[in-house]
Amino acid sequence: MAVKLRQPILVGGVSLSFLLWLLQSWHHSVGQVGEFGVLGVMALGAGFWLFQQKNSKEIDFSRESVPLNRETVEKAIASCETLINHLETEAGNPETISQLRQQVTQLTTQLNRQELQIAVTGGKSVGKTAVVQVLESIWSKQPQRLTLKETPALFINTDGDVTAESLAKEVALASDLVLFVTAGDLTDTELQSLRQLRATNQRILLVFNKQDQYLPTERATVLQQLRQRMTGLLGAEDVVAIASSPASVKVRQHQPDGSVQEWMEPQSPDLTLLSGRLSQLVAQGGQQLVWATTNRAVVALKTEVKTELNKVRRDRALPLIEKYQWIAAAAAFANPVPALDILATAAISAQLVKDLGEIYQQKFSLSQAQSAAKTLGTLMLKLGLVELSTQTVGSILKSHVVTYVAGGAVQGVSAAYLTRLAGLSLIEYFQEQEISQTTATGQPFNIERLGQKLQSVFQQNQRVAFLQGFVKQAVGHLAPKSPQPELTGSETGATAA
Ligand SMILES: Nc1nc2c(ncn2[C@@H]2O[C@H](COP(=O)(O)OP(=O)(O)OP(=O)(O)O)[C@@H](O)[C@H]2O)c(=O)[nH]1
Ligand SMILES: [Mg+2]
Repeated sequence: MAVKLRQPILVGGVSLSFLLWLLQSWHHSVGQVGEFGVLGVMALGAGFWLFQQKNSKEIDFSRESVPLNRETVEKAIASCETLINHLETEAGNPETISQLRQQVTQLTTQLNRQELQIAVTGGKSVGKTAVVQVLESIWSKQPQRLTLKETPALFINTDGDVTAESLAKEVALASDLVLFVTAGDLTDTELQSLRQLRATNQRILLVFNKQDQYLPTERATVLQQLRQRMTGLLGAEDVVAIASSPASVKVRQHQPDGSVQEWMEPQSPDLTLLSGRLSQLVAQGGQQLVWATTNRAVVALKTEVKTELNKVRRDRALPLIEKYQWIAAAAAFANPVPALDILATAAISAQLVKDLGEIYQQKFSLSQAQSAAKTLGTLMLKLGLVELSTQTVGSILKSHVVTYVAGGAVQGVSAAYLTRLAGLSLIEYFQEQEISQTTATGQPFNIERLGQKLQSVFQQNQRVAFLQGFVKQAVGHLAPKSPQPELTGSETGATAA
């Protein structure tokens, strides 16, 4: 994947002499890597990337099986409060903060809720209302209180019903248990909807209603099919067959006088299996279902707060990155040999790591920041970003600046660009870090994760249009100390985003 993305840059617009110059300076500046040659480094970078991809997937899987208890949810609520406190000190719109605090209080109340909330959902006319009615009357004699809520019918494909669908999802998410009602085998849309619900860790029972419409032998087959299709999503015991409002049955009776009498005999609802499974779930851990619901709400609220906090911090971090990128540019411009001395720019980046860390509540000592900056520099080399950036910057400088600025311009602009990449990657990296109760000190860097961030930030920022703008902006910054570069007419005026 990485290789595919790099090729166009390599092929596009790099002159032979420039490439030779690049190779030469490459050998001078990074001796021990140099012997592999550029292609070797690229292969290394690609391999490294693939390795990370594989690893990140493994991490995600292991997260699934953490058993939920009250303490876990309480901790999550506490960490949500911590986030809100950070938001208050760092940005503090009092109105938003008090609203968020109110939501946290509600979550704590939620955690102690005794009554179970059950959503009844499914397509049009599958019998949702009937299920609610029968279940309510059965359950009225039980000690455990249930609140049943019918959602709007799903899968009605008219334009106006998008809101109904999302309302149904909302109700389902806020419930402890979802009864997904169907009147036979599942359609693909129903299956998809079930999958989506399951993906949010929602507890579901699949209810096969109207089973009276099938012959007794067919009923078993349909139930069997449903259970099979749910493999991996729901256990067999969570798929139940019922008849919430069975149709009347025509009864025929032969009279002693030889005549035949016929009448319709109403059938009573049969919710035995559903009711039985519900009792089991309640007995096994109704409270657990409530914790899970609360936890989902906490996660949603935390995400909201974190997004807001990240926005505030990014606004503070971006000007800082700009400051350091121009410092790096000036330094590399003034001292252009050796061309790719990433370690020289790293001396500046250490302070950037430290300052950005402070914004993201990660305190680093100078030596920690220095080693982190060095790690970043090494990663950039390994991933092949340094020489690629230098090449691209060089070719843009050549084709868009009429008077080709010789000497330190390529180094200066590249240093600025690489500093920017490093800074943006650090932002992405820090954003992901969990904020603990107190300010974290000297957390060791997760190098693999940082590498992934570098890679994705590089991909986002390598668009030619952006780079052209950036190069121009950088040349503008270097201009007072350099022979005044002339920009081609059509290119002037635009600046980097
Ligand atoms: N044969 C049979 N019919 C049923 C059963 N349950 C419900 N029905 C019938 O199905 C029709 C729809 O039932 P509702 O309970 O209104 O279904 P619903 O899913 O709430 O419908 P909407 O809210 O309009 O989407 C009614 O005519 C019910 O009598 C059942 O178990 N067997
Ligand atoms: Mg209804």
